[in-house]
Amino acid sequence: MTDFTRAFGREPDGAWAAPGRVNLIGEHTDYNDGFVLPLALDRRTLVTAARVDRASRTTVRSSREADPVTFAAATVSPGDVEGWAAYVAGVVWAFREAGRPVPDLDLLVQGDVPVGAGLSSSASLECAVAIALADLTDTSAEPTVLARLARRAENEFVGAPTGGMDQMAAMHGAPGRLVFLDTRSEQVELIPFDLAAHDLALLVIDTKAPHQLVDGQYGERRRDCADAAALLGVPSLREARLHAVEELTDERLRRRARHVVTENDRVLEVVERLRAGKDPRAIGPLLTASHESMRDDFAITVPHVDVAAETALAAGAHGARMTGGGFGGCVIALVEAGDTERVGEAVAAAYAERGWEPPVAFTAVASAGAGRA
Ligand code: GAF
Repeated sequence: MTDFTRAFGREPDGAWAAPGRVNLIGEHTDYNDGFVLPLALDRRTLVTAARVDRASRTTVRSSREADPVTFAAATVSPGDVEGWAAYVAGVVWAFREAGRPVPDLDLLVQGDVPVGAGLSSSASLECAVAIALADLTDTSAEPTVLARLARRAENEFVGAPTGGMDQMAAMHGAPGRLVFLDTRSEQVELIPFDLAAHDLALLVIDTKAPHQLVDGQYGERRRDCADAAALLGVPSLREARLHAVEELTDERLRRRARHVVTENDRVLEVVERLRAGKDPRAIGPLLTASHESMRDDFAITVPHVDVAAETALAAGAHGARMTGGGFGGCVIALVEAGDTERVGEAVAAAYAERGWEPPVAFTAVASAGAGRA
């Protein structure tokens, strides 16, 4: 008997999955019309679902939650559903708002994307639901269209003021590829990223420092960026030039804008080096510079992530940086393939010395985007 059958006492119509992501570089640039370079993880959220033809309620269960949540697909609106199920209800709502059919469903959520670690578990759930709904209703499953609907759920239903990187990574990810996204044009280019061929690995260190997007700090950074762009007289920080930024008299806004402008340059530089087929070790210093910029100018790192990045570098990583929204979450380190354990252990030892909860380290492999499971 499958988990779905046990949960709902019937057979499912299908199963769909979407991945979490790590961002290689390009942080807090997505809502500034800039560039990002994430990869889809091999950790996925799985959604198994069946249409409910004669009832008027959707029932959502999660393997991580004791109780189901129910709502009516035909009427559910922002504010009606909160917590984990809001990511499901939000996508249903966004589909309805876009004029697409929204049947009621029995829906089971499972998966292995760590929650609250800055690996976009929420975007992976949204995108898994989006692809399930598109498939079940035989409507467009074009990845960028679904990513937009998933982001609308996050912004307007859940109320997290994010950019669109995570949903685009979950929809467009591909094995052995980075998703190079111009967030202004929504143009995607898949960049080969075969670290194993160079005896390298991308180590992800979950610092276990809690990470939250709905709290105020993320929104504050967004507002600072908008204010800096307004002072500079440009539509977004994408258009800002460094020399003009350096002349801003408000120190906080100057630092925030400097991070975004230099981070966009670093993304383009990384893409250029990888496109040219250079040894990926050459991108290490750019990753580290990105971390320093997030620490010193954007002020979104915390001691747990700084210690993880510094320790990984001291243990021989070619580059290390926090990935994701910030204030906790994960650090990535570019390391020799044979060094993953040693670097992970060095970070664990540094945490133990400080009496911190042990971090969890794993290797990221660029994997497929959302699809039928
Ligand atoms: C979070 C957001 F959801 C993204 O849109 C992006 O802004 C990221 O933080 C920072 O780069 O993951």
